[in-house]
Amino acid sequence: MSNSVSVANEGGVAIVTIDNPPVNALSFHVREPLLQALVALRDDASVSAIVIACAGRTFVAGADITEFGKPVQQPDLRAIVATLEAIAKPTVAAIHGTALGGGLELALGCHFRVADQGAKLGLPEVKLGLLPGGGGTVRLPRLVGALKAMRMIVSGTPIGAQEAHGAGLVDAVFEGDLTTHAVNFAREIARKGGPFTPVRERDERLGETDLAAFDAEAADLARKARGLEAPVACAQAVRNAVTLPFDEALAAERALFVKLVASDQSRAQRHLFFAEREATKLPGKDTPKRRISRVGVIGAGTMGGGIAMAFANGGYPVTLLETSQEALQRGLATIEKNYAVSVSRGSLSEDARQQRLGQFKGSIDHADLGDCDLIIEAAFEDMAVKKEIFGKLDAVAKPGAILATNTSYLDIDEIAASISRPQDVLGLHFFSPANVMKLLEIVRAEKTASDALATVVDLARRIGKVAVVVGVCHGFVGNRMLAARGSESEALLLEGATPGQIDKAFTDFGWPMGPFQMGDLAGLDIGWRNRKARGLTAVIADTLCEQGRFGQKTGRGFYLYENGSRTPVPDPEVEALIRDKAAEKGIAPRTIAADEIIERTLYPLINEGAKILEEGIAARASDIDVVWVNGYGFPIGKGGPMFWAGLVGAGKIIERLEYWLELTGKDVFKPASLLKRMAESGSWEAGSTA
Ligand code: 3H9
Repeated sequence: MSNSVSVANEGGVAIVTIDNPPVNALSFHVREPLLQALVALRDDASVSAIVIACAGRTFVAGADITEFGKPVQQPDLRAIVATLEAIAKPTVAAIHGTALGGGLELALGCHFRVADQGAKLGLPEVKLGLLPGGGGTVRLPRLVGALKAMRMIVSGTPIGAQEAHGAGLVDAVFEGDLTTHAVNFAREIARKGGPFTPVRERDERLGETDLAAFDAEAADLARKARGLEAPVACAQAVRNAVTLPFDEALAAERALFVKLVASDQSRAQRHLFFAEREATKLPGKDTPKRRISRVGVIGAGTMGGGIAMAFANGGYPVTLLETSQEALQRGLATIEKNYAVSVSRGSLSEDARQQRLGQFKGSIDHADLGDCDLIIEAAFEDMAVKKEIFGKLDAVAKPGAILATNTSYLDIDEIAASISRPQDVLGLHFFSPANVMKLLEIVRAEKTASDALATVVDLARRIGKVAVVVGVCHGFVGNRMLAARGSESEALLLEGATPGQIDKAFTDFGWPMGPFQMGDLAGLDIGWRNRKARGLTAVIADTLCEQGRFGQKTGRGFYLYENGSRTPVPDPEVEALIRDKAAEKGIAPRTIAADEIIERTLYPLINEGAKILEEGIAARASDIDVVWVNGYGFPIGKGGPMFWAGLVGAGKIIERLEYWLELTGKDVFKPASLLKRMAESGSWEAGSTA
């Protein structure tokens, strides 16, 4: 037939095999021969049943995302599903790996779905700012009920084969050779005879829908969507499946899909999908990797404990080192407590808890790190402390062991230069809590060997992190840009904005929280300590810290947190303090608009990103987006700061930066030359590879 679709006949059961590596996406070169094959088999009297299966590691993982935004080449997925659904002989989808998006929609066009026991099924389009556009919103509720369908489609989270079986999405789950099982299943069904009811005609579960409960849950989901259009459209489309006739609901789904696929939000989310994958690509992809069998972590505090858990969760044995038995026991007890909480919440099984705890070995002797292939220090942020630790590691670590620091801003070149094996040194900048946060900045120092770098990039994927390789500078990509974002926060307060007003401008923009809420959550003392170490001041934040107001952990920071609550309540005392400090400086308060807040915080952030790119600290603008979305909560619907800058227009950003530069004379507003080039060419030009 074609390279992408082949047909075999096993005693009257046709097997249509899709073979489009790596994930069998429904590209045009698959759709065309697939439709031809289905039409031919429909009309072939020697065929009694049809099985659709896939070669390689997975069933169809969806439409081909690279085709979005381009004119659709017919036949489209809907035409294929319509043809499939109209076939009178039994059709069976044989699902292994993942049946996602258009892949599951193709399977929903079949009369039956059988799955390998390890298979996963889902409609993750929402994560690309879309809704299922091949009939998924209209067919899935007919099998699993409207409420479950909405939850699956709005979350985009796939379910396992057994759950799918229980829910009515899958008809049988098999172990072993799936195609053989599927062929036997199809033959048996064909032998029993029809008629075979297509999913579109299976309306019985729709009748169960409690629309009031559905609407209440949909309203809650819409609220949580924080301005994202896709989750709302997903819920609406599933509702249509209940309230409208099939074809009308299908047409409504199409209209919503067409609107979303052209939206900036979906473009932004598709950009992030590819950006995350691109970020892990290093020059010289055949670089050999070092073997990592055991990981050592120095420091069992919040950060070290979280890092150790991240590796244990990823299946790696961990040696956890502390300076005293007491500190070690405290760290291990926290880890045990964290796992116990996961079990009580139902997110971890008791078996998995035991298995993970079994990965830990505690020690207070550096010599015990001698069998580790990767050692990460998560000790105090102090150059002298770090150098001392690296000196000890130099003495005890085995040859070729990778020696990493979790520093947030210290000069890793200086640390590397202090020992005899700088080629083995790099930075692994985890974000707290390290067992939860996805982002990992991998810092390549001047002398880091490429195989050491390739090893940790691969390792990051294995422990479920989104990795970005960055170069050495103060704060690397994320914290350096954060400093640029924060530099005007105090000024805005002194000029008349309140913490609440600034935070609201951020949450209205789509951030999960604003800078003051974030400071209170992280602990204001951290920034205070950093400022003091660098001889910097921030009049309001410093005064709050002097008063013992460190944020949530002390019940008071920029906001009040009463009785252990995590909800920030505006504090008149803080507002009075701000007014007093402004008066001392002779600043008369004025009304500050949300637009100004965004301009004075996010435009310097983008400007700093441009400088980072120019200096080669980041290899690609999209890497910076990955950092900000995964580590700092930049709204996914805006694609990260550099993508968003493209939407706003670099020309406009420069104009406003220059306006504020003129008014304030502050360096953060001085436009980077790369930003100017971006305004001329319309694209970010990467600096040298980080
Ligand atoms: C959809 O279906 C819309 C329909 O409802 C309506 C249509 C009308 N297309 O992630 P990996 C590439 S929307 C094109 O590293 P893994 C990926 O870029 C779609 N390319 O592998 C990468 O390329 P490279 C709904 C795709 O094993 C390579 O494949 N479906 C697609 O870690 C390997 O990917 C989804 O959203 C695609 N659909 O994970 C599922 N998918 O090597 C999206 C992957 O050049 N995909 N690529 O960097 C995934 O979630 C994961 O790729 C998957 C495998 C779990 C399948």
